[in-house]
Amino acid sequence: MKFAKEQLAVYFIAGSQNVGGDVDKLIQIVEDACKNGITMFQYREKDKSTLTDAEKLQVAIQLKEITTKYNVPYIIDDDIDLMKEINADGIHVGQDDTKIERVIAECPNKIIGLSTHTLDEVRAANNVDSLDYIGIGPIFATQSKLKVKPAIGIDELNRLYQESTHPAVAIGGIKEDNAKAVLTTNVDGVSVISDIIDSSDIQQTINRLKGNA
Ligand code: TZP
Ligand code: MG
Repeated sequence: MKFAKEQLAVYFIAGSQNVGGDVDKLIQIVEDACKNGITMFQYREKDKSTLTDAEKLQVAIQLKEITTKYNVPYIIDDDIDLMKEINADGIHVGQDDTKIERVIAECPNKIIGLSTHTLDEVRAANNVDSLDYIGIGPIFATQSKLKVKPAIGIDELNRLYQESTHPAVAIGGIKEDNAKAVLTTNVDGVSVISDIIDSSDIQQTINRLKGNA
């Protein structure tokens, strides 16, 4: 799948740990989110996840059917084997995950994303031609990730995004009521976990995350 940076507009991330282990709920929410306008999805089975590899594979396959049906690019978090096994559209890694050089070598023709937190990390990412996008964050405090780094705020997001030669998505504590402020930096999109998972009106939430309404 060819990557267009417009696809970063609303990048939803989720795994079983974000829904208290309720896999059926996860699948339902992802379908709802795809139906209502997310532009990218990442399956991230991490932190407090209790799924076995076999369970993770089954969930990943079901999520692939949904994302394919709605034509939403499907990214796997830090699991090259799973990404290959289900032929997902791409892979995302953080600074402490599988090394980006290995990801690039093993995942040709896939969408590749890397998380960044500092100016040095953004500059290092600029030297990696095959990256399709970077994540910048956390922008605000978040409960959705263990071992999370300190929040950087909107001014620092602005500085890092200005420095980046790659398209970028902002992440961490982004909600429908602060998305507009985040988007004033002209960052290409916002990435969220809890704002969509906890939403009582996913369509409205996604619209607001796009900076509308
Ligand atoms: N990486 C940096 S912050 C974060 C990840 C995966 C969690 C974002 O979750 P939320 O609920 O949108 O703050
Ligand atoms: Mg590429």
